[in-house]
Amino acid sequence: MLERLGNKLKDIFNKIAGAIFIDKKLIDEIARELQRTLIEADVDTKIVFSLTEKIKKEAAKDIGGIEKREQLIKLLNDEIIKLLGKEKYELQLEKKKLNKIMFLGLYGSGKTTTIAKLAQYYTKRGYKSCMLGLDVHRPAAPDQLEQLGKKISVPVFINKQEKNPGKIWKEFEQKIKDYELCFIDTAGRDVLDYSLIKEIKEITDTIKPTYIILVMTADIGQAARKQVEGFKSACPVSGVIITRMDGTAKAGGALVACSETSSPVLFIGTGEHITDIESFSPTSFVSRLLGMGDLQALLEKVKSATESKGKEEKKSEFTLLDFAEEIDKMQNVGPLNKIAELIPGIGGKMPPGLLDIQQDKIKKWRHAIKSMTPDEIQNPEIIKETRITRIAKGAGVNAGDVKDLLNQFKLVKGVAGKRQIPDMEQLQKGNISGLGLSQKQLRKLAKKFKGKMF
Ligand SMILES: Nc1nc2c(ncn2[C@@H]2O[C@H](COP(=O)(O)OP(=O)(O)OP(=O)(O)O)[C@@H](O)[C@H]2O)c(=O)[nH]1
Ligand SMILES: [Mg+2]
Repeated sequence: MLERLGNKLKDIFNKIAGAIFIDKKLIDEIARELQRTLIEADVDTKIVFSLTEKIKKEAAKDIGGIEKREQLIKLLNDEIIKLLGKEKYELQLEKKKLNKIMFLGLYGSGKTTTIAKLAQYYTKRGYKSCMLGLDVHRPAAPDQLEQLGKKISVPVFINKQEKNPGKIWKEFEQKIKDYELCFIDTAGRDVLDYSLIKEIKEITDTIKPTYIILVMTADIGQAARKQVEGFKSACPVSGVIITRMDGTAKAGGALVACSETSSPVLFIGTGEHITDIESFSPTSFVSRLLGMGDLQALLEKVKSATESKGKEEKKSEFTLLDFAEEIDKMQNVGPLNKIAELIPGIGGKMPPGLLDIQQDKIKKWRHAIKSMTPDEIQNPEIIKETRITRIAKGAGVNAGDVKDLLNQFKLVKGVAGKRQIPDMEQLQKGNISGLGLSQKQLRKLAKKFKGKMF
């Protein structure tokens, strides 16, 4: 089901939104999860791997902090949209003129139902519409169309005896000229075989449709590619409608396959009811799938927090004050569970784990810094063991937390000032301090400390 795909993608976005540091490990993890999710949605593995490679490559540029997170969320969002075709296509329909729209597709793909859905959709939008039944093979087809027409109060042209579609067209041609839209139903087949191609070609030559639309069910997944290519080789297909989006995990694969074959998805069918049809836009489809109506708000929040604090030039000397400011900046973005709250459906329920520990740690560090004297903040080197205990007491934290803070600061400052490259022992200390930074990350972060950290 689409809901499952949406939930999985939401988890991935949530992971990025919640991470304090966007490092290689996280990016690899995100890429792996995205692969699993898309393959489960039946997206062609080649496409999946080339997408995740691209994301890894883009995300690896300039490993940093908050802008990175924003960048990664945007990147992922944009790439998924691109995968689905990026642009929104619409049928260009002229008013006060007959537009003939013919529907093709295999058996049971949803042609007849979709025609009725669209006839109602466009009637509501002010188009004078009618339906023409040219499915001369299935005996019940004209009745089905007739009943649907009654239901939506749209005129239906059928001839239950005639077995030649061309003749049926000729019979009603003059009457149909009074309409702006004529939705033409055709017969399905088990497979796209010679007889179906022949029939399609004959009808096309006689009627000269304004648009030919292929109807496919979402559950064919990536096989949509082969089907659309087959139909396109028989006649000029203007666009595609994917039905039964409501009942399959493979919908993603079908949509991507259409995009890959440059076959615009015009509408999607989302249920059996006559109103269960939606015009398709990759952008709004993805934001709805993610349930991230507020993705923009999330990005804005991250952005403003970064910009407001990051603009002024800093001196090259890095003090505990700078460190405090960076921690502050981090807090400006969050509380991280507030960010998650912006994502509907998650409602502030952040997954427990490392993230909470990190945030907790930062909180303690902020308290510790507040308990220091201005001198100590400027020159943390003067802080001796006895002061550590008192600072900790004053801040309501453990002495170990204050030590972690000082170690982390010393380590980063050392690298930032290029006075010393931390050795493994120091780095390991840095690691247990709760941020979990690798040596490479620390160096990169430290470099940034000279200007701004995140
Ligand atoms: N759940 C769901 N069912 C759909 C959707 N679109 C069509 N159906 C159902 O699919 C079945 C087949 O639909 P039809 O419109 O008769 O399909 P068709 O392509 O005209 O079939 P043939 O004329 O036999 O080739 C019907 O039971 C429809 O109610 C959809 O978007 N979602
Ligand atoms: Mg039909």
